[in-house]
Amino acid sequence: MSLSEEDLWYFNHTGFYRAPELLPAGLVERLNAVTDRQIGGMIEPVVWEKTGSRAPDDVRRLSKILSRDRTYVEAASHPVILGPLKSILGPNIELLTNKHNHIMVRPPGSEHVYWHSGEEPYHPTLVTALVYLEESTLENGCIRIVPGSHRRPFQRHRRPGVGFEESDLFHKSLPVPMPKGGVLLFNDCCFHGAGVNRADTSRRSMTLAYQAHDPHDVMKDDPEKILAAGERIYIGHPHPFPHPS
Ligand SMILES: O=C(O)CCC(=O)C(=O)O
Repeated sequence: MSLSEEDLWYFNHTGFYRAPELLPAGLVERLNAVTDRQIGGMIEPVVWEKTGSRAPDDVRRLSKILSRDRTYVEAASHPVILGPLKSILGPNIELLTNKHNHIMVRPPGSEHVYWHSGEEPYHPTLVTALVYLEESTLENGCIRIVPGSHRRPFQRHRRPGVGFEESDLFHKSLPVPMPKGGVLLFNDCCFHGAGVNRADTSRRSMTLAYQAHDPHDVMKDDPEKILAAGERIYIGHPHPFPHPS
């Protein structure tokens, strides 16, 4: 589903948007089944909670998911995500494999995701999609976003490295709870972070990165990018420039 003008205005001003549709329940179940196997087998690359133990319950993040199983690529290419993205990024969209490309497992007790902005405002627009395999709530530490912070005219370190609740960013942020199967899109320049998981179940979400294909790129086969929609067009000026006869 594409965005209305009003939805696009909302995304451009706040920096985030909750897609109105959910991923099909069957696809979410398959994603969870694949993820169960990845966690159970502790299949690397993994980022661990800081518990010192190495057990499935301590898996904080599964990295490099797109090459683990086709189901993850199927989800990343789903119209529920790509429909709104086409309104934001245009028809030619690439999915990055060297940015995000992970599942936040967030087991019970999982620590904060500290405040950060993934990109600088002068970078090409990068849209993050969080795809929820489980419900995300205030109790299990849902993401908080500082609305409008992608448009900052001010300088701020991308990783301020201050306490979560103690930071001034906390007081400027909004919590964004999400349903299972929901898709949250945000401009990766927005400051964001997430709370501690105080529930007794995990809070799984896929984190994916999308950009518009750059039509001035001469090298079209970047091994770190998957064409998710459209084509890799080229619009560089020819030289010598043809004169009208
Ligand atoms: O929802 C979360 O746990 C934070 C997601 C996030 O910032 C990330 O995956 O980079």
